Amino acid sequence: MGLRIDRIVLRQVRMPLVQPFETSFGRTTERQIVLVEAVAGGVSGWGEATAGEHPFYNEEWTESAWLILRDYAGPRVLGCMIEDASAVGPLFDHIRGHRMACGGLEAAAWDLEARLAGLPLWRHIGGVRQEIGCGVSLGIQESVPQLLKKIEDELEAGYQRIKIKIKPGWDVDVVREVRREFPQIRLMVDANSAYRLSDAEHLRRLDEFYLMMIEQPLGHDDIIDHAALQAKLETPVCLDESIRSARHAEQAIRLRACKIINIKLGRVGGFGEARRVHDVAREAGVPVWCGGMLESGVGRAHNVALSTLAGFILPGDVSASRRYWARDVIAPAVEVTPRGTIVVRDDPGFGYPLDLDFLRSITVREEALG
Ligand code: OSB
Ligand code: MG
Repeated sequence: MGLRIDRIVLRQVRMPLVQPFETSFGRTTERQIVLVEAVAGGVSGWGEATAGEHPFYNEEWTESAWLILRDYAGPRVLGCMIEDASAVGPLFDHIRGHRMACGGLEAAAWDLEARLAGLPLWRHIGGVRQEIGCGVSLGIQESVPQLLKKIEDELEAGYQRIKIKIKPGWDVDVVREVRREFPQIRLMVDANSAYRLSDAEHLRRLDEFYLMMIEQPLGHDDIIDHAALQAKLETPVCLDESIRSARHAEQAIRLRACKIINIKLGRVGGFGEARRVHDVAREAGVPVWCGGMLESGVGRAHNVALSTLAGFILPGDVSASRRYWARDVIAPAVEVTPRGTIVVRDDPGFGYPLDLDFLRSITVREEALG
């Protein structure tokens, strides 16, 4: 049949978080998110460039995502007759890095194709389950009691696992207190590259807390040192930042740098590469789960769809819209059941209607291509 995207609309939306989110690399109080609308034959597909506001998680940020989409990725796709959505990713192979920007457009193409076919996106990408398990990611807090209260509230809401952010000075002692209060819960930590291999002895002290995993303890681009660290730790290492492609996943698994992989749609450049990372991990028996980037409803709905693939057997960082936004750009918003799950919707595309009036009211920049 073929797919030809004849119009792309870029929008930057400003969305204040209902609670600030702090990691080892910084604190976010308000998101500036680039949304991508891809249009073919009067039907729109939507994507989200998941870059942060600063180049601190990876090299991308709101402004770079905007420019990559406007000047490189958008023009490359516009008016181009392609076989199907899986042919969009390869159009960006010549662009080094900037996978979140390109991935926003790639994901929009998948959503568009699903809508044109009248299929829910999760089925279109090959998903196999209609209910996904959810965890929460809790930022660094002002005090331990405040963290304990947050954990209690999230458990009360039903979430299946708790992830807490750590950094030097907010790690072993904090985890000890969390474990004392909640000896049974599924608990994990995420360091966002805050440590060096020379911290291995210190990180080994986490082993006594039987964590599900420690996420990205070392360099954002490192695999080799993670392999050396994993050899010294009981706690499974999970890689996030380091895995930008299926090749990285293959190498990390081969070198035993991790036992678990966090897949983020944007970080790997969209659904095509996310599925390839998933397939590599599944082949090797490595569990995966879906990470988050404080997404608006658009990116969140894509994460829900991604999480339905067979290998996503661990609860992800995909949680209810209300944890982030007073009002989301989709209505209804993403909601979580008392079982700590999201029931996937069966409407065409990502399945959540956009609230276009609200979207318009929070748009700070808009540009149409084509
Ligand atoms: O490392 O997983 C991460 C948020 C921003 C940047 C990096 C990360 C995160 C999160 C939050 O952990 C996940 C979410 O709730 O969206
Ligand atoms: Mg992470």
